[in-house]
Amino acid sequence: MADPAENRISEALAAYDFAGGVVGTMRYGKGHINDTFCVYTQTEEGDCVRYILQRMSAAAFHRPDRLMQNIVGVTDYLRREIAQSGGDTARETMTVLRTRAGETFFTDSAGGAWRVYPFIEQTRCLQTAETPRLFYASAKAFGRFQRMLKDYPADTLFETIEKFHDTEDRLAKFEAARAADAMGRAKDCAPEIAFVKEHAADCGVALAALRAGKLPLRVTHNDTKLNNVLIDTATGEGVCVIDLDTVMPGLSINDFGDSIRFGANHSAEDERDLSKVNFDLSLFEIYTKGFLEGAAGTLTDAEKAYLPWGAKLMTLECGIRFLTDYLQGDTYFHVQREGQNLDRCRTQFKLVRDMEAAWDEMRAIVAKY
Ligand code: ADP
Ligand code: GN1
Ligand code: MG
Repeated sequence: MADPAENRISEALAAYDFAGGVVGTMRYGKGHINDTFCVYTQTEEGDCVRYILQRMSAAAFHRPDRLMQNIVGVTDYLRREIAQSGGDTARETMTVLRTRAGETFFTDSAGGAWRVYPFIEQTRCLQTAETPRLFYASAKAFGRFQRMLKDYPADTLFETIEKFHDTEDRLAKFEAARAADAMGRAKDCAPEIAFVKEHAADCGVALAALRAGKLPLRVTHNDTKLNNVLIDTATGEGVCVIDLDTVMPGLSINDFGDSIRFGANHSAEDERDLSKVNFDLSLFEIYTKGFLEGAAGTLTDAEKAYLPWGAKLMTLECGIRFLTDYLQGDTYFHVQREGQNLDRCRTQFKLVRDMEAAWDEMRAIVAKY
């Protein structure tokens, strides 16, 4: 949406009844998709109560009503599961704050769709795996998330983004963007285009296993990067899995793989110095351990055997998506500078090469757990 979110934020704020008066708002977090703000309110007693206010991306999500129905369904379900196991329902899952009109989201006068969540306090959101221990904590949280949703009725979930992790379809969309070359940028990325061509056959591996009935369709998160889990400041444990926009039927190996893509290295996703971008096998190992512990026996042997493929395919697919968006003029992923999506694509392809070089070790590690 061309309209900057700031233009309508006061409309959105007016739609909600917060715990106190709004004293300020600021852009918040490092997400690539939604416009996220932190809202500071002050109660009559003088306490500060914070909220997360988001305008959902219109480029990514075409049906905010369906998206919010998914999120309410999933968070209500998780709340019941957490209550049953004696957990803290206000911290271990998100809660959708209703508008004054009792709706799960608010539509502004320009058509933008907004939602509010109470801010989950005393937590940290990491942009890189600062320590193996923290990465392990994130793995357990994502594994547990999958386990908690293992009996969730998948047929009640809308597909919020069609063919989201259909890597073959991502390849086809890339091909179309390359052929159209709307921005005249294809000339700047010949090596990356060649890399995609070289990997075209890989794109079908997980889907073929799904079609053959080797891999089951589950309810998955589908966007399991490290900054989509909140870590308890005091204990260092994963408290709450956030960013539930893409909870849909999917493959467990993709949830595993997307975390590896983002977290099993020591560099930023848009690092320009590729000598700093290296896949870290020890982080791969610790994540494997944590994810399988969190999932606690819910994964089949075939799913375990395909975990390295999950890592490689999510990394390859994400690189293809960044490259596609670069070719199309950066209309999907937020960018702060020109060329950022191409830089992001390059880090992903470097990581794919590293994984290919470490393939036998990756398989051996998975076999250990
Ligand atoms: P995007 O889809 O753009 O990534 P997210 O839903 O992941 O948007 O939110 C962006 C960031 O906002 C997160 O990475 C996290 O830092 C912060 N955030 C989101 N929800 C909460 C919450 N309920 N409590 C605290 N921080 C949150
Ligand atoms: C986006 O929303 P965010 O920033 O957590 C994207 C993911 C990508 C990721 C790459 C809905 O995640 O699929 O893997 O960027 N989310 C959506 O960093 O497209
Ligand atoms: Mg996010």
